Amino acid sequence: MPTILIALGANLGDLGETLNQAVDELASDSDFTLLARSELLVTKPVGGPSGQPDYLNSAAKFSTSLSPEQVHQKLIEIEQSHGRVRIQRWGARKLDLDLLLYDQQIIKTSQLTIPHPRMSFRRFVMQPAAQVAAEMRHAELDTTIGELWAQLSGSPPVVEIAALPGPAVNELLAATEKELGHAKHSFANELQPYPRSANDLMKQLQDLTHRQSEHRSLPPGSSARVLPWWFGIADVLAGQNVSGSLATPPARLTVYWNRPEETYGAVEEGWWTPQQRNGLQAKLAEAVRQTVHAPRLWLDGNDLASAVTELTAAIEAMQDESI
Ligand code: PH2
Ligand code: MG
Ligand code: MG
Repeated sequence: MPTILIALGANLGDLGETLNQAVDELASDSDFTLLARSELLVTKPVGGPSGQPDYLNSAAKFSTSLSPEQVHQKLIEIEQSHGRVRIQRWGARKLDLDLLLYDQQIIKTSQLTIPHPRMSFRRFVMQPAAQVAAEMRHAELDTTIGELWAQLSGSPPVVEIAALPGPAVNELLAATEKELGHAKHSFANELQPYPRSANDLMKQLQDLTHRQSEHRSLPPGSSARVLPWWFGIADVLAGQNVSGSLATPPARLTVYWNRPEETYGAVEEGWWTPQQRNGLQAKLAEAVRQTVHAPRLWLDGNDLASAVTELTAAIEAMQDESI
């Protein structure tokens, strides 16, 4: 029978009682067999409106005779029976049940995305998940839950942005910096002013690549650093396999951003035709898939505002302070 991993969360009502009841309800259902349940963890709210109460989070592993869609439906029914109402994304809730993994299946439908697209960098998900399912594989990242948790909890809080360069990437960094507050975060993007030709761009990127490890050290007083994935970007633009990542461990979080058409302007026109740019984008995606088997946020076509929201919440979720 397939093994499934479920994340539980609540921040309204009797939190412990609700989470325990939800696991018990599934465990007593003949379609599910409980294999393991984690501790209950108190966590700081990530994303959504400010002033929300703290969350209680946990994870549970079951075997099931149901299909992914049937499990998903069952989880929605249990959420609703506990009075869950959906008003606002990432808003306060009585019970949230997320299907994280269904064996090693990769599912992308309008209803369901498995593995859960934001699980890998959320401490409030991965800490309890690693307690019950360290051996389970994350098929998309081609690694295990235990390994992901080791990276999330053990590597320095560096975030790298894998996107084609350009002013929009600066805007993303600046807007995210503003959202998070300048004091504790450090943002590095030295690609300014922008070179006129693709050749000059390559030279600058190669220089920045050599300084990637220097960029990765945290400046005094900062609790996280955000910078472009220079070595990967440089290799992709040069038509090479990504080599820097072999020597360098992955960042705590790598963010892939396939930015939409409207974020390209005059600067990029001097570098690439739209066709070349699309080709490079596809190679960048492939390079990230091939080399980053670590916590990853995948932004495909998100506009600037949405990318800022996702990136801000992801950085909050990967930081120690969220627990
Ligand atoms: N769930 C969210 C958004 N933010 N923050 C914490 N600490 N715990 C959660 O379960 C949680 C969250 C969306 O489902
Ligand atoms: Mg959730
Ligand atoms: Mg949910």
